[in-house]
This record gives sequence, structure tokens and C-alpha cells, in this order.
Amino acid sequence: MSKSLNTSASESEQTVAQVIDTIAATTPDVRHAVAEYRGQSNSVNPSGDDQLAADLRADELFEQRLLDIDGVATYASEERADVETTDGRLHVAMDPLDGSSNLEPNSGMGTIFGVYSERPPTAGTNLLASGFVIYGPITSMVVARNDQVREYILEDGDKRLVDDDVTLPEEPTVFGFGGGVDSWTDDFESVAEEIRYELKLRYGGAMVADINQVLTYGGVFSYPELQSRPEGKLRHQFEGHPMAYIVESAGGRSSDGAQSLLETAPDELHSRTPLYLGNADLIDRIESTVN
Ligand code: AFP
Repeated sequence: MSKSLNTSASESEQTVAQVIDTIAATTPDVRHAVAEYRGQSNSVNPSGDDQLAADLRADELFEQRLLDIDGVATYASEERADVETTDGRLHVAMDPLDGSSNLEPNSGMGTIFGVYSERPPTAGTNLLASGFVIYGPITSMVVARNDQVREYILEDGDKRLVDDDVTLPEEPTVFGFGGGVDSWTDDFESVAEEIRYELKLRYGGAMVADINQVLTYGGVFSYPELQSRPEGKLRHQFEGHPMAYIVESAGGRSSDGAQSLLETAPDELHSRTPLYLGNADLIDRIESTVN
């Protein structure tokens, strides 16, 4: 590798590390926002979902702090229509508060992020790192980078490593399927019915928590193609890609129903995609049924 390529690779690595540390350091303020900004904002996000005041506050906090990092060129978020730009090399795409409809019942929610080498909308193959935070009984963070998945406990925004090699258990135990039986296609319903008898249901309404169940116990999470909505519900760039990168780095598989989600690119910044994530055998099985 030439010297300048070496330098740019190490600068990118440094920026990725700064992004991860900045997101960790912002989590105490996001937790505070979750408690303080519980009401509706009277606005909708670019995908048409109602925005809570906490969604907007979390988005504002991450935008300000991430764009302050020298190497970050753009900030894209589920909560804003356009990509915010400044000078830099890398690009961050986020769901600042995933599962915010869990705020009212005081259930789990989180933050999802991806760091890309190209400006979004872009393919999952351009991810350099991704991760999520869970604001549960404790605050934890899972980060995938350089083919390795690590889990941290966050204390006052500082990371404490608890697992330096998160790997999907070989024997799957849990499943979580979004959308509802009445909305599923016949193909998905048939394979879901089989899996229902093999695994234990875990579905919490926040992808962060449901994916962490799969990483912990093995299994499958899906928000599939729906009869009335072939594109499913979840956002390709903000939720699909980062989670696909984590699950694949942990030894599992991702699919949009036909191929790895990472091989795909959203048509537009806020496009949605059906998604299937988890142990490879289960994803192979679902893919061969729905495709
Ligand atoms: P909210 O952020 O609007 O609560 O949506 C959460 C989410 O995008 C994802 O985290 C969940 O897996 C999924 O939607 C839950 O959708 P359902 O409410 O349709 O089950």
C-alpha cells in the first residue's frame, strides 16, 4: 500500500473510533432526553411516522456532536429529510432513537448507527463500522468493526468492554417477526408457522432489543415484505444496513428476501426494505421460501 493510502486508511480508522466514542459519550444526554421529552412533537419524519420530541432532541444532539468531528463529512438521519454536510471523509447514518413508540409503555429503545465510506444513500458494502446502543436497565453498546463484534457497558458515556467477540450461538432459540400474521404474504406465513413451533417468541417493538436477543440467544428477527407494503417497514440505510453488518460480522446472515442486505443499496435515502437477520440456516430457509 502506498504511503498516502496508508495515511488515509489510518485517518479513517481514527475517525471511526471518534464517531463510536462520541456516540457513547452522548448517551447520557439521550437518556435524559428520553425522560424529559416524552410528548409528541406535532411533526412527522420523512417516512411519515409521527415524531416524538425525544426523537428530535436525540437527532439534534447526535448531529451537532458528530459533525464537530474533523473527519465526518455528512450526517444523515431517519428524522431529517436531507443529508447535513461539512468537510470530511466519512459519512454517518443514524436512527437516533429507535423504538421511540416504546417510550409510552417504558420499554426498550436504542440508537442505531452506520459509518460509511460513501455519502448515503449508498450500498451496505461501503460500511466501515456499525453499531447500536440499548437504553435498557443498563446502557449497553454493540459495535461491529473490522469483522469483529464487541459489546460494551456504557457508564456516564464511557465504554467498558464486556465481550470482545460477540458471536451468534450455533443453536438458535428465539424469533421475532414484525408486521402481524394478517399482513404477511402466504410464503412468509408458511415458513413463520414452522419456525413458531421450533423457537421461542421474543418481540419487543424495538429492533435494537430484538436483534440483541438474537445475538445473545441465536435465532432470527424479521420485518418481512407485507401484502399491502412489499417494501416492509424498516429503513434500509438507517436500520437495515447497520444491523445486517453486525449480524454478518457475528457469523450470521442478512437478507432482503433474495440476497445479503449488504449487497443492496436503497433507491432513496429514506427507502424501506424487507429484512431477515439471524442464524444462517434460518435465513437460508426463509430466503428459499419467500424468494
Ligand atoms: P418506532 O421507532 O416508530 O417505535 O419504530 C420502531 C421500529 O422501526 C423498529 O425498531 C421495530 O422493530 C419496528 O419499528 C416495530 O414495528 P411494529 O410497531 O410494527 O411492530
